[in-house]
Amino acid sequence: MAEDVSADIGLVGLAVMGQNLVMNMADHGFSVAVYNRTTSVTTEFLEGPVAEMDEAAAPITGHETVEGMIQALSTPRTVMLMVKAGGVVDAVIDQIAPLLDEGDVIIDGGNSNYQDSIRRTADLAERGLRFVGAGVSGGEEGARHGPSIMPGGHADAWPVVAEILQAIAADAPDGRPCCDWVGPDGAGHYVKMVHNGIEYGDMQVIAEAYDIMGSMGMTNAQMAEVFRGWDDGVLDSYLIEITAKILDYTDPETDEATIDVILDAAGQKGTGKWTGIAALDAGQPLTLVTEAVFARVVSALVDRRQAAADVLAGPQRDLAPGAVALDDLRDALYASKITSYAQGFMLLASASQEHEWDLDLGRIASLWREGCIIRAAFLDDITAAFKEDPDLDNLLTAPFFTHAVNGAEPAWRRVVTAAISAGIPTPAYSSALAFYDGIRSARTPANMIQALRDYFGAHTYERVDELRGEFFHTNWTGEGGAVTSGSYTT
Ligand code: NBP
Repeated sequence: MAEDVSADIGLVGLAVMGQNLVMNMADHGFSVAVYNRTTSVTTEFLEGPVAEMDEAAAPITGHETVEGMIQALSTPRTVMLMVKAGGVVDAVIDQIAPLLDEGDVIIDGGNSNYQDSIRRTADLAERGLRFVGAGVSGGEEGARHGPSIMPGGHADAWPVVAEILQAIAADAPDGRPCCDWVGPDGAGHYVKMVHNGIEYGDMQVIAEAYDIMGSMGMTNAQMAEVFRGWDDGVLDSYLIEITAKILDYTDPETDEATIDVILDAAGQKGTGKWTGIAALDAGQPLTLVTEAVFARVVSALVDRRQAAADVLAGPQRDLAPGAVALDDLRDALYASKITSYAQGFMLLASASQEHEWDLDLGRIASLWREGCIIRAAFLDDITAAFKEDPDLDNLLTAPFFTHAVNGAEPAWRRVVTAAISAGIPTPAYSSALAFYDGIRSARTPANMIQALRDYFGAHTYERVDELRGEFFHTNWTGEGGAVTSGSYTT
């Protein structure tokens, strides 16, 4: 393989993300030493894509052993891992860490669970090494031309890795890199996890609009036109843009619309589920994202759906052409999306407090402005809202978003009503609207929940005519005593 140089960074894992990040680094003048477990992958990478790169790019050297790669690095050494998330990351760290010196840096750029990153930061710090858990978003294209990068971990590592990570990241329209230090230990991977959860929600709100338009008999071409129009307005975003392209795509071999031959069973790799679990653990109402995960689960139950379709009664998606106004649909999508982000930022704020991460929520929104899958113009409005009020605890109450959802609310309600009447499930629009109505309810029926809990389990309740924090119990049946429950929960 190629001769040794004093490389700026080492990278382990030459699958799709690793290869593209390496070429991106070299394009930006950083020399890279690479290693992949399967050596033939390294050889093919060097002889193929690397050989075709611009001669001005910095050198990329391949190594057959981890030791060889480490020896090729300038100090303090920085090694980035782009391997499969999970146990593989620990296995590779165990291979590399003994070869490094105090102060060297390991960056894990995979989709790792934030709890693993908390553990790895602490474990490696004990061994004198600085660990960075960096969420990288943008897929293959982003990795090659500028992803959004969310690094967190050992704070002393940031000065070492900032230059290279910010150089390869996408630039936002204001010129700032879509990469900045997010916070300690698992903060980077937590933010990436919430990003991915929000991505689940963004796709579900698009899928519901597609479903309603299809139920009104619109053709793929007509729907593509609508999405293209939306991409010019408040919904301007990468996912809306590619939805139009997907609807226009015809399979050259069969001459069929590709979207029509794709099975309606959604896959998932787990980051949406992690986000939902994190929300439940934190007691935060991340309803839209979690419904989006469940919608994928329901879609995957293909046989059970088809069996139930034969026996369960209900309207058969009988929406007349034009029954739902397209402007109403746009407003329902927009209001649901705003609600989803409001929920996502509530979760981030809660994690920031729990873990003492001091997350800058406005800056986080700006990291997603370019390079990543959820990039969208309205992230600028979120950044502006947090800049105006860094302690904002509900994005829906920021003046810009209050105005937007208040304007969209009647249309949103009309769309959900029409969908329910026609038997079209809209879990994202409906759950977001239920949250919207819940959060603006000065009074909820939770007094009944408390009464029931107290009746069957002596769980006690607070009273409207007493101070908060004082708890009361009623002997509802005349048979129970005055003993109340302290720990039993249902
Ligand atoms: P994969 O997640 O498919 O991982 C493949 C890489 O892991 C290969 O280089 C493979 O080496 C290496 N590897 C495995 Br598998 N087991 C190993 C072991 N025991 N020791 C050493 N290396 C091992 O690659 P990817 O799709 O490029 O993703 C990399 C990371 O980035 C993942 O965490 C992923 O979740 C994340 N991510 C992916 C995307 C995307 O769009 N694909 C986007 C954002 C983030 P081999 O060649 O020898 O098998």
